[in-house]
Amino acid sequence: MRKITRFFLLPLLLTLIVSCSTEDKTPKEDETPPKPNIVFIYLDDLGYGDVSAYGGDVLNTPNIDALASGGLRFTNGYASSATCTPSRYALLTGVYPWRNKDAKILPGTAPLIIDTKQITVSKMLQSQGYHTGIVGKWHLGLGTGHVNWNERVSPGPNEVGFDHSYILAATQDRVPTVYLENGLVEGLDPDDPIEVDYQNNFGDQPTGKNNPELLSMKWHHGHNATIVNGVPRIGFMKGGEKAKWIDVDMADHFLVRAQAYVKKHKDEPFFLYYAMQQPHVPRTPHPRFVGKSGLGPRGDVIVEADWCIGEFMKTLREEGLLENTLIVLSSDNGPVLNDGYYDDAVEMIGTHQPAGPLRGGKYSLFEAGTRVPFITYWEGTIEPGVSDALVCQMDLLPSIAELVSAEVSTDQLDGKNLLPALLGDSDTGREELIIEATGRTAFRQGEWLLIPPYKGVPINKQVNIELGNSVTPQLYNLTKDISQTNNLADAMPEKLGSMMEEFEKIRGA
Ligand code: NG6
Ligand code: CA
Repeated sequence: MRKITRFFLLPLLLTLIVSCSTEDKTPKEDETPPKPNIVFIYLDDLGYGDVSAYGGDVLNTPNIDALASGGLRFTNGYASSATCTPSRYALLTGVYPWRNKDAKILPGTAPLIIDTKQITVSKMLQSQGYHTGIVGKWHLGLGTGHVNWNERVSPGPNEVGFDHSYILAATQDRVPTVYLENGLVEGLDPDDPIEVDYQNNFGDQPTGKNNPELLSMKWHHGHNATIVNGVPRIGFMKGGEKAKWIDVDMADHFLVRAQAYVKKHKDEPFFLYYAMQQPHVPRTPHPRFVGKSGLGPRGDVIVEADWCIGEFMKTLREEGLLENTLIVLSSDNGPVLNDGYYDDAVEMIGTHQPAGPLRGGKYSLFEAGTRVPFITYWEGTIEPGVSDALVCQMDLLPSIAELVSAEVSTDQLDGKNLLPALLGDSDTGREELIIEATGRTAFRQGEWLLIPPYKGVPINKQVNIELGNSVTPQLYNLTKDISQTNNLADAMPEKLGSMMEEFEKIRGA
């Protein structure tokens, strides 16, 4: 493995200059610079066009924009999948999610889908002496199949390399609606145990379906089971009253913990995975953000998330960590407006384009499903700029391994070491990438995107998103036709044939 010398150079030079000016002219051996901290800021369902730095001019995201303008903004940065669980799986393991049959949207009762023997970003960094933490959304399953929420829930984040974990188990719209700290439900009253079931209600507890009069947010599709804080959820839950989260406080709640984590571990190398819940449904901005975007709750929670990022950055700055911290900001999948609640996301969208110029959205094989905001930021090390290199979140594991000089066996990984591209030292990214959306896959190679034939419906009418399905193959030139309006499959049979072959080779491997 190539040794990265870049972040050692400046401190070494400084050491030399300082040493030259003193009596003792020998550089001190113990002055090796500290290992860089690593922070992932990961949003949930934030679209390519939801960030003003990516060209939107309706919704303002000044704090994300500051990362983009002070760091490297990728125009071809991808999540591995158009939904959450598979993208998060690939982010942490460096493996294509379609290799794991369980990497699909999980219920809150699903078992952990990462093998505890598998390498993860967090384990790799632990092996290099890092303290590792996750704050926010998990959604990679917990336990082995029969979770008892009243005992320590394991295996989970702690068993795949996180020394500290403070999470919501699945999604904000799924039960259990409680936080877990290192596997234990926070604030649980032992006299009021929690039970969770995704099939059956507990007696005649109120539900979204039967008790619309109790709802503060109405459901559009799905989301008609147990009601918590007036919001009907997916799945049934009983008990745990004192432990239930307050939706409007969730952003502050995670922010405070992310900040506390940084403050606590600032004197050792740390990795923080700050997995924010916005703008996934239910969109529940804190009252101080209500109405701030003019786009309804979806816009308001993006403004809220942006504010949180600004506050989090302030903490890193105040603690003097920004010159020694690599920050990667991205999103787990593309945007959706109506994802199951009536929350005015559709009605108030106006001219805002959550996907920017891209076609499709969450759940889609078209570009908006997986091409997302992707920014790397490191003060003094990454020069501000824009990169068109093709990069995927799956590449972070091997790239960061190189950065911290960890020996990782790359045989089992689909992620590629793209550290020079991620730091802006090179414009060369991946040559090809397979993207996934609800079990279907498509193939990007260079500027081309191939979507093989799929029989499913072309549009998911409930969410009103084009899924990319067509009974004939689709071939797009993404450089000339970023909005995928011109299918060249018929016009370019040779290109289609060669890409299909390459695609099948990787899929079959
Ligand atoms: C879907 C939910 C959707 C959202 C999604 C997961 C219904 C009808 N829809 O099944 O609301 O929760 O799962 O989103 O239940 S993700 O970003 O975590 O993948
Ligand atoms: Ca998501």
